[in-house]
Amino acid sequence: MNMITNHLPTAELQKLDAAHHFHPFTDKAGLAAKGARVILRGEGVWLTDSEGHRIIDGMAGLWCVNIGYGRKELAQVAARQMDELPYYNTFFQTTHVPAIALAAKIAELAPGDLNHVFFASSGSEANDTNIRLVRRYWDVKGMPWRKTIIARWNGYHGSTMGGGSLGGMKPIHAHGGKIDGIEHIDQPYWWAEGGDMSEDEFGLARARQLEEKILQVGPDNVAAFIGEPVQGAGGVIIPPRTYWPEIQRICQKYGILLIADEVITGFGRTGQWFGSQTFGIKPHIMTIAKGLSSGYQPIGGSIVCDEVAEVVGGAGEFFHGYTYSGHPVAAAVALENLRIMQDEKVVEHVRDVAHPYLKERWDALAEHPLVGEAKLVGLMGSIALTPDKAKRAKFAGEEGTVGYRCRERCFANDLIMRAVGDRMIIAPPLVITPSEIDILVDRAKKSLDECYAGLKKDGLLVAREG
Ligand code: PXG
Repeated sequence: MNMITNHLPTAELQKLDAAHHFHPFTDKAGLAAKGARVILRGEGVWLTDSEGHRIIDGMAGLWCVNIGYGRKELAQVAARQMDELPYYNTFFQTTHVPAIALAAKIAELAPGDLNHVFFASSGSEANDTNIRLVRRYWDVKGMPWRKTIIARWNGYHGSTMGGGSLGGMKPIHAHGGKIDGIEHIDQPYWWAEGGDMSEDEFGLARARQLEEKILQVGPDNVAAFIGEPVQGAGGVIIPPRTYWPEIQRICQKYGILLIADEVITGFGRTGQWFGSQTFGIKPHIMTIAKGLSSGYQPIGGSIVCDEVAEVVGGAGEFFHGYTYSGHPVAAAVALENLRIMQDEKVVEHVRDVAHPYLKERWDALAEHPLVGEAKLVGLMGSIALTPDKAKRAKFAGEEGTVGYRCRERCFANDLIMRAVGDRMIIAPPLVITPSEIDILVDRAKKSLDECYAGLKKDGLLVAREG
């Protein structure tokens, strides 16, 4: 059998990688100078790199390996499906059993009347589907002028032209531009932007920007609003409790469609099957990916409510789809992943065991001199680094410098904890045990201590003016 074996030393692998592999979201020259970390294998919440380090994966890969690494059942299901039917499409009035079974299972798990699944291979693709779906919906309803989609600054919805445009990350817009008809409002990030308002007041104020934007664009021109129940890539921004009910009310008032991007928050991450359930959101469409297959296969999709599916589905052909929509191997693996999630009560484990245990330990990090706030929903956590807790101050130096230094300490301590600007974030596999949580938090604390000592030594614990 032609297995991909490795007999090369790390430095050789890094050289080849730098020569031929163009990495996503990476400074190519910078990485070539440093050398990428080579990950060889995973087991549970643990990764092993080519230097033999055992690393605790506080990010579940990229927020996706929810059932942990190394589950043989998924490999076996993939092999069986490849044997039986490695590929067939779902265009031209054909279907196959894995796509049928997975769509039915997702419809069963999804709340309310979210009963129809349009498959994609990633979250970005699914959000591109959503743009076309909501615009088509309003076309069929006889209101083709309803085209604008409102999203949030610092939201993340992928990196295709559609997904990147919905996202509110200016550096992404700067590389290749942004499609027409997308508007952004401010994010509900109280700690950094709330000023003197209480969290509840601020949540309402930020939600009401949606109404202001709708009135500015003209209510008849707005197709949909899209948001992540909790912003993930933006830094695990958990909105004030007043935020989503107000967004929901405004969407209803103006009759605009609500899209919940559940790519990260779906499939147990917040302690319920979907983040929409945790925050009381009733979307017309949900974007899913990542945890659907625990990252073992690339698969995503849009879960669509009855009304939207009936309107778009009842008006002739919808000219949209991907070669790999409902790919049988990916669908079979996702189905097995969901079976394991249900049989092993993984969502209940998050809700009743892992979240409460981590919450106690995570909250205690707020006492650390470098930490301004420590927030956690389900198994999505963040800490804001600050030189002055009382003032919720930013650092005087360039944003992200301290976060980067902290992340480097985590790397050195065999912990994967990400930095988003000067905010540290975690989203470990959902199967993490209390003793593994202890290891994760102990390493995080050690890394914070080391980062703090380094900043002190280098005179960088200085607050920005104003
Ligand atoms: N929506 C959300 C909410 C996401 O988090 C996507 C859509 C796009 O999914 P795909 O499968 O096309 O990547 C995502 C992806 C980060 C990071 O740095 C986050 C994501 C992807 C890559 C990096 O936190 N989220």
